[in-house]
Amino acid sequence: MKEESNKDLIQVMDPDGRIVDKSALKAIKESDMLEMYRLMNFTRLWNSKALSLQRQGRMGTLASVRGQEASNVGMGLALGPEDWFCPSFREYGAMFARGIRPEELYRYWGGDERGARPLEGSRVMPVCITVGSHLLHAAGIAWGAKIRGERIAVMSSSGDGSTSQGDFHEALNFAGVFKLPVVFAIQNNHWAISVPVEKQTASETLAEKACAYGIRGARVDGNDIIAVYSTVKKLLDVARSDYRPALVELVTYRMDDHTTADDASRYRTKEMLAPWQGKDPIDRLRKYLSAEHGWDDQKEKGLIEELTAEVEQCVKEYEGAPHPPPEQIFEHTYAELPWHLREEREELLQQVGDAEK
Ligand SMILES: Cc1ncc(C[n+]2csc(CCOP(=O)(O)OP(=O)(O)O)c2C)c(N)n1
Ligand SMILES: [Mg+2]
Repeated sequence: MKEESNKDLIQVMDPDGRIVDKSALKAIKESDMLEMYRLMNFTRLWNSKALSLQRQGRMGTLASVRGQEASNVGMGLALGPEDWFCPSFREYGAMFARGIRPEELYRYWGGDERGARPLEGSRVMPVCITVGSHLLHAAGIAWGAKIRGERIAVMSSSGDGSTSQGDFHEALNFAGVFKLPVVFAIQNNHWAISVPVEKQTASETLAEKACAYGIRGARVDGNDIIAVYSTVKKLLDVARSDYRPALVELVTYRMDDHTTADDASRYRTKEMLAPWQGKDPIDRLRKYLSAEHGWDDQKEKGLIEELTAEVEQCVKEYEGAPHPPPEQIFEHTYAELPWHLREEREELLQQVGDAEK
């Protein structure tokens, strides 16, 4: 196991919730921190409920975000109201921060195409499963905005594995050459399914890859929400005002299996996981809030009860809605269905009709 690199790591709060860089706190109000804490907790509860629904056959395959809540929520809150966000598939917290309704994401992972519709006005692209492809979408949106003279920024989020895709190189190169208002965030959670990050790249850090494209790079403790929020916000501000693209590496860890279809114990030992158990992003902010902002057990209990009820309400809305018609699986790929899919569709409709008789 390679030793974790601390090279150029930006940190505001250490794993015990102690502030190591006071300057970053100036621009953050207490209410902002409470919102960060609320959203991270909501994301974790939403996620664990989804995992449990999956185990009961009430949800499809799901990618757990446990451990990455600070990277998620920090990114989402850092975006400006007019900015665009291009997520991959492990960004629930960022999407919630952007106003995406959590029951819609249950719908998406439950296999209902209607859950993939972005919320009107949210400027969030649909979930992108194809690793790395949406970095090009982000560069394209940013290019369009620049041509139109709009002062907005675009951010993509993808994993360490995406940095080995050609799309990553093309997007960063294009952004550098055309000076696009785009920030590429990489959630380095140390794994791409069973491939560890040291087999993904020979570079010491992912952030230093920015250098090759002539864009700015930053490396942040991705379990420190204040560092994530303040660094990403600064990068977005400069992208927006000066058309300067950036690559930001958020160093975090995937605490669960890759998805519910995976079993990480086949390739990851307990010893690998252990150092990250003491770096939990939610515990860290709670320790800080308790020490400096009067957070206590009673407030904690109240918040968890309130958020648990919100999650239960989401489950009700997800499961209570009428099911989509089965022929929906043929929609949204072809403007005109090819003959073999038309035949399959007819066959399915026939079966559904027979079953209903
Ligand atoms: C182009 C492409 N190749 C392969 C896959 C299968 N696949 C899904 S997730 C994944 C690993 C992604 O790892 P990473 O980018 O680090 O993101 P993480 O899952 O860790 O969030 C792979 C190989 C895919 N979805 N798209
Ligand atoms: Mg990864």
